[in-house]
Amino acid sequence: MKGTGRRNSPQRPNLGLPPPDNLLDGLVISHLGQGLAVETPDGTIMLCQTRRRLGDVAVGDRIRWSPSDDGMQGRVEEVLARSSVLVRPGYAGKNRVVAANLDRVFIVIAPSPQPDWLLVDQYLAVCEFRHIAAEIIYNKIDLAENEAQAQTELNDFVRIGYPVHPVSARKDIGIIELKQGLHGHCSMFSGQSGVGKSSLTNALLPDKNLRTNEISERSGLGRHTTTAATLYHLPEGGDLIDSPGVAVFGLAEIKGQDLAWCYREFQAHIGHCRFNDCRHINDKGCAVREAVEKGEIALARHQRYVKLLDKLAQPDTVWE
Ligand SMILES: Nc1nc2c(ncn2[C@@H]2O[C@H](COP(=O)(O)OP(=O)(O)OP(=O)(O)O)[C@@H](O)[C@H]2O)c(=O)[nH]1
Ligand SMILES: [Mg+2]
Ligand SMILES: [Zn+2]
Repeated sequence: MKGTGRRNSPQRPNLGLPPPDNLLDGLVISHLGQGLAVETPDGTIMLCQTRRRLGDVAVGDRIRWSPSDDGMQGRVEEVLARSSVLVRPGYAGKNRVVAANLDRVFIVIAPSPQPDWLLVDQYLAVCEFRHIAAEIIYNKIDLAENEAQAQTELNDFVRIGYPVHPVSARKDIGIIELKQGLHGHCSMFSGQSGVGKSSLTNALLPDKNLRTNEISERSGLGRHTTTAATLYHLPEGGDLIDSPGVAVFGLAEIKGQDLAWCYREFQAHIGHCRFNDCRHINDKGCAVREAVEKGEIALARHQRYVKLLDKLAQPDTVWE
């Protein structure tokens, strides 16, 4: 009996969820204290609450959401599969997702405040671990004089395949080249406070302030500050996330035995160590250590590896 199938089909069980076809697409563009700022496909920005069972929802997440009865707010119902996550230690021993679906992290450093190379290494290690590309931006080159030490470190990074972009947000140096590198990717600016992440974001997005105000207005959240990571669309295509400065990033989910692999220039040597459980410090027959002695691996990088390994070995290490 054709045509009666629909009438006889069993009722969809009520799981307390709206039917899937009522859900709307959204992109999380900021995570604020009051909720998530979610951008809809037509560019509207909605304030959405999330559900506990969904776990962390972060900037860059693609979600599906349903509007509240008065249409003023929304609720996240589903987080779509992520291509990547950037995770860091949060409060009470829990890790938290900082951003999702990133394909590139730019670690911003500057002559002032002085670069914290241990922080740079933490970002690079986490990106290696998460398979997210990492590049370095050396901002404020208008202030760089007698920066031989920084230059040596930067050359070491270039040698192991991390691109370094010397720029000045203030003097508009290297911004066009940087813009080309951002095209078509989802990138994040990260690093210490005061290195110029927001200034660079401003230089790359002429209408950034306009958009920031729009987020505040539409979501009723008041003036937006740099305390929350925020995603912007680049005029030429691609997205850029400006994030708040950090002093420490941490090594969420990286175990001591994984850390050497997260130092990318160690990878080719690890397999040649005499012992499987080599810690690559002063171990007998350590191929990594040998490479350091031959100058194939930068001594400074190895020293910082030892420092981070030591931190991982202490059960009470607080990364915050
Ligand atoms: N000389 C010089 N100063 C700059 C440059 N870029 C940014 N600054 C200055 O550095 C200071 C910090 O810049 P921000 O862009 O707020 O730094 P940020 O990294 O976003 O800092 P947080 O949001 O705290 O993480 C400001 O006073 C900027 O004017 C630059 O290229 N050259
Ligand atoms: Mg900022
Ligand atoms: Zn070794």
